[in-house]
Parts: sequence; C-alpha cells; structure tokens
Amino acid sequence: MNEHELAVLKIGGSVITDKNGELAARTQEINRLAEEIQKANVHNLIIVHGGGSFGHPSAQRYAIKEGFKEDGQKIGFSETHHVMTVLNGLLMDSLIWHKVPAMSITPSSCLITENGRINHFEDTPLKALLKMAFIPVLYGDAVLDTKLGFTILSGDQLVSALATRLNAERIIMGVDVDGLYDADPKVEKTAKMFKHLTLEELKKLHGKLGKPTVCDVTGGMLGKIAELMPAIEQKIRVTIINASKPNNVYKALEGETVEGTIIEKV
Ligand code: IP8
Repeated sequence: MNEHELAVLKIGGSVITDKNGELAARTQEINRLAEEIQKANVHNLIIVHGGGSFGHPSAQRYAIKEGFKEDGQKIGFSETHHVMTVLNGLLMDSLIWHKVPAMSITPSSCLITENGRINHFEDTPLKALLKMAFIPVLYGDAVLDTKLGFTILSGDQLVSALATRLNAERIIMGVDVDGLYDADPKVEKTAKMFKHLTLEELKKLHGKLGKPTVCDVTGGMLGKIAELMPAIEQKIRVTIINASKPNNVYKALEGETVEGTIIEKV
C-alpha cells in the first residue's frame, strides 16, 4: 500500500527538447532530471512530459488538434504519436538507467477525448501501478476523439485530470522560465514574476497573458493556466518552477522552497 500523498510532476517539452529545432532532444537535461528524481526518492509520484520539438511540429504540420478532415492527416496522427513515444523512450531510458521504477503509460491507448476534453479514461492499470509504488510516466499525445476523430491532448490537461481524479496533494510544473510572469520573460525584459497567486487572482490574469512565440499547438503558458484551474479549485497546490535550473526539481519534490510561483485556492 502506498500511504504517501500523491505528487504530479510535469516536465515541460521546452526543458527536455530544443523547441527551435525539430526532434532535438536535450539528453543532458533528461539525464540530469532523471538523477534528481532518483535522488528525491518520492514514493507516490506521477510524471507527465510535454511534446516540445517532438510532438508539436508534426501536430502543427498535419493540423491534428483541429481534428480529422482528410485521409492525408492520418499519417500525421501516426507520426505525432510515434515521435512522442520516441521522446518518452529517451526519458524512460534515463529514468530506468538511474534505477527509478518508472512505467510508461500511453495516453492514446487508455483514453479518448470529446471535443478535446478527456471523457473516457481507463485508469485501472495506472492506479494499480501507483499502489505498487511504480512511477507512471505519461505525456501529451495524439489521441482519438469521439467528435473530432482525433486531436491533441496536452500534457497539462493530463496533469490536471490525473491530479483531480487521484486526489493529488500537489502539482509541480517544471518549465523553462522561473515561474509565471505578467509577460513573456524571453521577449520582454521588464516582465514581472508572480511569487504567489490565489485562484481569483489567476482568473483575472488569465485574459492578459500573452500567446506563445514558438511552435506550441496547445497554447503555451496561457493553455497551462487554463488547464490548472480545476485542480486549484480542488485545493491542489500548484508550483511553477524552472526545471532547467539544476536541483529545482529535486528540491521541489523534497518539499523544499524553490524560487517560482505558488498558486493556491485561497
Ligand atoms: O507539450 C502536447 O503536449 P504539451 C504533445 O504538454 C503533442 O502541450 C503531441 C503535441
């Protein structure tokens, strides 16, 4: 039995891949993160990773998120899913090599969306894995959709859905900037980072945050915020941290304070 409180860790695609390239994995970063996860030795953990320069370019090229419109997209659906399994394989390789008992779960094989929202999720194996203290690893994926034929499921929607379904205690969002800013800190030098936000403050802010500047079919920081709201509503504490900075993920998993943005219901 696994009595520890559940944590869900998202590793952003921009942390483990170079979003300016295509199929450009940052293997050193993947290895560093695997080492930090191993060192933290957390017993009740789910990891979800994003698509970065693996999933997003194929998804965009074939307009997978918009749904099935013509046969030519089918190879794009297969390709998007496949490249995600390749990126997932790189992370899995590293985790297992670091002796983390990680088990990959393929989202497109266990869930279906309706108009882009998860509506059928066969999570029995995932729960059984958690019970045995395995660390399930999932990712944003190309998935079947009852209305659209297929679409893209973001890792962020998955994080929020898993955390709310499984009553997680906390969500750690590992991104490639220090936290949540009032503007894109990579573009605007004067961007200000929020240290703490309540759900109310977050809702007000939502309309004001900018759109992503690099290829991201699921909406970058803006999409992230929208997805996290139901989890925060359920009193799950969200911390947005810079996973590109060494030891931040380790410290956050250990429950230590890390520079970043904390978002809580009250
Ligand atoms: O990077 C989307 O996941 P995200 C993954 O978490 C694909 O938004 C397949 C584009």
